[in-house]
Amino acid sequence: MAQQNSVSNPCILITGANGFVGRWLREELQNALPPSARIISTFKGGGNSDITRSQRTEVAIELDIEDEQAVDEVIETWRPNVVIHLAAVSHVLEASASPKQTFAVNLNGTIALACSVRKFCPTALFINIGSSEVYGSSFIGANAPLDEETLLAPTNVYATSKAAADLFIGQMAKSGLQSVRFRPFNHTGPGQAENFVVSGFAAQIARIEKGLQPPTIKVGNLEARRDFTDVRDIVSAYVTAALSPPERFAGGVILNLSSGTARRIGDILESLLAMSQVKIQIVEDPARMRASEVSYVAGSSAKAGRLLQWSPQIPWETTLRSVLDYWRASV
Ligand code: A2R
Ligand code: GDD
Repeated sequence: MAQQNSVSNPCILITGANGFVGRWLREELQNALPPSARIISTFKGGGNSDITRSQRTEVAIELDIEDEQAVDEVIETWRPNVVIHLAAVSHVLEASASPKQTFAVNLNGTIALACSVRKFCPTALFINIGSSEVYGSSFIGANAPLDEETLLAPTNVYATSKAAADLFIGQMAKSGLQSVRFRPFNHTGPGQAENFVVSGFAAQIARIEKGLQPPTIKVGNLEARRDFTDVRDIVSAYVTAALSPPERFAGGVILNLSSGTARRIGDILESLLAMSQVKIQIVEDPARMRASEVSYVAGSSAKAGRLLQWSPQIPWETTLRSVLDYWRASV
C-alpha cells in the first residue's frame, strides 16, 4: 500500500472530514484527483458521519485525534503523502467554555498527528488549517489588511490554541517537516452550523418565513467587521496546495486566505433581510455577545496569490444567497 503513494498518484488523508469544511473539501478533491488517487477521510465518529458512500477513491475511517495510539495506527497503515488537518474545536464561544478540551484537540491533536507523520511518512506534506484569529489584538489600530508577518496576539482560548498549534508546526518545519500553515479568515457557505454568524442569521430568517419562529431575529455584536470568503474558494486553495510539488513549500510556508474586505456584521444581516419578503424585528441576545473581541478584521492574501495563483472567485451576494437557500431547503 505504502509504495503506491506518490505525488502523481497521491494518497491524501483528511482529519475533521465530516465537518463543514471537510465536506466541501472532499467534494473538491473528488473532482480534482486522478482516478488512481485515494482520499482517507477521517472523522471523530459518534454515528453522525455522512461519509457513508464508499466512493471509488475515498475510504472513511473513525479517528479521534486525541488518541495518540490510534493516530499512529492510521498514519502507519496509510502512509499518506499529503495530510490536510482540519479537525478542531472550531467555535470561539465553545472553546472558551472548555479550555482544556480545546487544547487537547487543537494543540495536542496537532502534535500527535505531526509527530506521527514525521515518524511514518517523513516526506509527506502537512497542510495545517489554522485561523486568522491568531492575529488577535494585532488587528487593533490596523487600517489595512494584515499579512502573514503580523505578530500573533491571540485574545481568546480558541485563538490561543490555534496559535500554539501553528507555532508547533512552524517549529517542526524548521527541522524538516514539509508544511503549509494556512490561516483562513472567516468563511461560510451551505452546510455551516448555525452557531456561526451567517448561518445563524439565515437559519432564523428561513424559519420565520415558514412560520416556525416568531418574526424576531436574535443577534450578537453587529458592529464587528470581519473578512469573509466563500468556503468553496477556501477549499480550492487547500486542494491546490495538496496537488502542488511539496518542494514549493520547502522550509514551511504560511498563507493567509481572505478577501481583503472587512464587512460589518450588521450589513451582512441587512443583505440577508433584503433577500426575504417577511418583516423581521432585530433583537440583541446577550448569549451571542462576546466578552471581548476585536472590532476590525481584514487580511491580505497576496502571498497565496503569488504562490498558488489563488484569489476568491465567488461574489459575496452569491455566497449569502446560497446559505439562505440552503436553510430554506433545510428547516
Ligand atoms: O466534534 P465533531 O464530531 O463535530 O467533529 C469535529 C472534528 N473534531 C475531531 N476530529 C477528530 N478528533 C477529535 N478529537 C475532534 N474534535 C473535533 O473536527 C468536526 O467534524 C471537525 C471540525 O469541523 P467544524 O466544527 O465544522 O469546523 P470547520 O468550519 O469545518 O473548520 C475546519 C477548520 C478548523 O481547524 C477550524 O478551526 C478552521 O478550519 O477554521
Ligand atoms: N456566531 C455568531 N452569532 N456571531 C455573531 C452573531 C451571532 O448571532 N452576531 C454577531 N456575531 C459576530 C461575532 O461576535 C463575530 O464578531 C462575528 O459575528 C463572526 O462570528 P462567527 O461566525 O461565530 O465566527 P468567528 O469569527 O468567531 O470564527 C470563525 O472564523 C474564524 C476565522 O476568522 C470560525 O469559523 C473559526 O473556526 C475561524 O477560525
